[in-house]
Amino acid sequence: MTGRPSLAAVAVSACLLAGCGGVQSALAPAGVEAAAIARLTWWLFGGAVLIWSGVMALAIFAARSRPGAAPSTADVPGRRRVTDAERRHETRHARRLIIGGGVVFPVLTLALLLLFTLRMTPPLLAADGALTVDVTGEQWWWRVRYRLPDGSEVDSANEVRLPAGRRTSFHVEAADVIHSFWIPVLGGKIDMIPGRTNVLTVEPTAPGVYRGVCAELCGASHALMAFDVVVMEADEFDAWLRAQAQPATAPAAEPAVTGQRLFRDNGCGACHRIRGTDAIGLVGPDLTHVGSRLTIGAGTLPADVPSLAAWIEEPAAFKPGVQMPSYHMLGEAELGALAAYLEALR
Ligand code: HEC
Ligand SMILES: [Cu+2]
Repeated sequence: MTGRPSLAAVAVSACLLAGCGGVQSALAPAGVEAAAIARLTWWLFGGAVLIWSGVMALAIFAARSRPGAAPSTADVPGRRRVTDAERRHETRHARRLIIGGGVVFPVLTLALLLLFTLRMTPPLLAADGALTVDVTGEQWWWRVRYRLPDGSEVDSANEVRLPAGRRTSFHVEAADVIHSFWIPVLGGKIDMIPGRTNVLTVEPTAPGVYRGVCAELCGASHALMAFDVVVMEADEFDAWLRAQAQPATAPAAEPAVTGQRLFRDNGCGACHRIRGTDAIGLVGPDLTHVGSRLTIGAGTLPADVPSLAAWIEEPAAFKPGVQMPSYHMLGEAELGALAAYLEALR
């Protein structure tokens, strides 16, 4: 072997490893739980490399050494006869290796790993967060509800904001099929199951914008079901949540005023709620502060006017199978007015 292939291998792995960062990487943790999981991953990886190397070394040793079943009676030309004592010694040796390497070592290693993970799991699943966020997986978006210690609730969708340095417990379930809630930089994934509430607690440590995904194939647009995770400084978060609890402000200028009228006339309020208006639908995402979110359509498009207009005209163009009808019949100006109204809902 020349040095070339290994150089190429290094180059390829460097490129691959360069992908192990960013907003959605379990290997670039931004929270206490994800850091523990990443640590465990590296320990397991290191252990696996060690064990694999040991097994390979043994395999090479076995392939190179003299056959174990050497003829005992006939003399092999050029080789000394194996004595019975040597044979017994060798058998004992082999047995010890098999029992040691094949039984004791794996039982001990796996038992230790089991104890380690059993100890690690309870804090991940504890429901002791200072803040509780209910998240319901739906085909193909996320219903979000912040539940505050004082009993009040704030509804949102397709985006989760969290305070850094505080524990937050997610109570997750599903409205239709099984989904899986996963914010790789913050913690493990947890199944969202219809009729059952699962709990996952995280403590973000680094403010920033990250990404969560659905980690369970849940239908045609499963891959278009993501959400932004915005970790803020704790006091900033408190101010933000207070603002989110407020009803929507009525539009003051055109074209948003027309947009609000179109929203009512086209029956959008049958499926969407905008707190402070007569739109009280609960089928789709709460739009009270949709303009303050980073994306629409569960991480599919930016929350700006052109994207909002394009989405309303034909959501299925961006998300196959989407449970929102198209509004082809609306003209460009009407779509623009609707989009301006929604974008101003901050
Ligand atoms: C039959 C129910 C229904 C009607 C009627 C409806 N929508 Fe929707 N809408 C949905 C659903 C469901 C979603 C979530 C789609 C997804 O991302 O999978 C959605 C998503 C949206 C979003 C993106 C929200 C976000 O946070 O991602 C906007 C904006 C929106 N609808 C605007 C409108 C407007 C404007 C109208 C009226 C012209 C309307 N919708 C009518 C069901 C409806
Ligand atoms: Cu899903």
